[in-house]
Amino acid sequence: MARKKIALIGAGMIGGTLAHLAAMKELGDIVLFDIAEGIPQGKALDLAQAGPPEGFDAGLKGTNDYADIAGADVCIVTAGVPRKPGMSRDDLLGINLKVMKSVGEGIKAHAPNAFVICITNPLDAMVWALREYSGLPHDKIVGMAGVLDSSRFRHFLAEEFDVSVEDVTAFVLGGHGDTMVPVVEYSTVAGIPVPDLIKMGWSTQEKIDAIVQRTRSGGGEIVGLLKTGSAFYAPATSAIVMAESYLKDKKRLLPCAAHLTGQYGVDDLYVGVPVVIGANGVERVVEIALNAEAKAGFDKSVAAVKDLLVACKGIDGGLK
Ligand code: A3D
Repeated sequence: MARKKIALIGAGMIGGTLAHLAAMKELGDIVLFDIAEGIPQGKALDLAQAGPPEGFDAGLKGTNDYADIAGADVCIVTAGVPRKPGMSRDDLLGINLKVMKSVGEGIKAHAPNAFVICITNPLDAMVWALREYSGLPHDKIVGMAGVLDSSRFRHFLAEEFDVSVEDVTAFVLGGHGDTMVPVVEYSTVAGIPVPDLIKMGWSTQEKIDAIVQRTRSGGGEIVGLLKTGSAFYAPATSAIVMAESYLKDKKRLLPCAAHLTGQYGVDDLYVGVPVVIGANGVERVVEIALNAEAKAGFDKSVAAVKDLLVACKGIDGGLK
């Protein structure tokens, strides 16, 4: 059986980490694309030389030519600029919208059958724009944010409860911004919902509220520490989980920015909701009941995503 092909558009901090993870997991042959000359080639060569000691077999190629992504099964897009301290994700809108135009056209011309995962911020607007520019079916393009935001929530909850992260499940829904919605009632330790754990004396409402807030500003906390860019290990790991579910038809149920057509009362917008990812792409959008507080938070988050799209359309009259 021929190896799968994974194209990474953007060979920066997340792109390089994606290539490393994909190679270590032998998900397929990897092409690193970037407009910066030498960076994708240098990273590909360095990573290829990590193969012998680790024992992975994966082709690694760095390129500045979109023709090299031809026939990719998966494209993961990180091209653009990340945040610096003091910037919100939305401050990246103008510059990264132009990047999505060139990336979308590149994918449309060379890898129109790929499953595409967008990571570039501001996420919910960029995945929408990338879909518009590439013209791919909506169920073949998703945004990565919910898996990362949920991982942050899971990490903090595991620390609070002093249990393995493996046993903590959590959902963070809505847009990938300050209005994201960590859903406490659907977060569990081995199936025991967090509200029950509070009743059992494992934590207090105040501590869980503080964890919810820390999750919402989890990306900013790392930007403040790094000072030169944003998080990359956990974002890359989260996107690889999504790629793997598609490539191996695992049908994992993951929170992703997916195209809604009426679910959750939202039409023609990409927002973070639980979806099933399998060999057909986004195979199912899962509509869960939200309590009044979570629904109000979700609606507020949707309104923030809509504002971003209005701003996008103002920048590029070409977008409908
Ligand atoms: P960085 O290390 O700067 O890498 C970005 C790469 O994109 C650089 O190598 C650039 O040369 C390249 N690039 C710029 N323009 C183009 C273009 N037109 N075509 C191809 N490549 C181009 O950033 P990073 O890897 O740390 O972050 C990448 C993106 O992910 C940023 O927009 C971040 O804000 C975003 N991000 C999103 C999340 C989410 O959870 C959604 C988390 C962390 C970062």
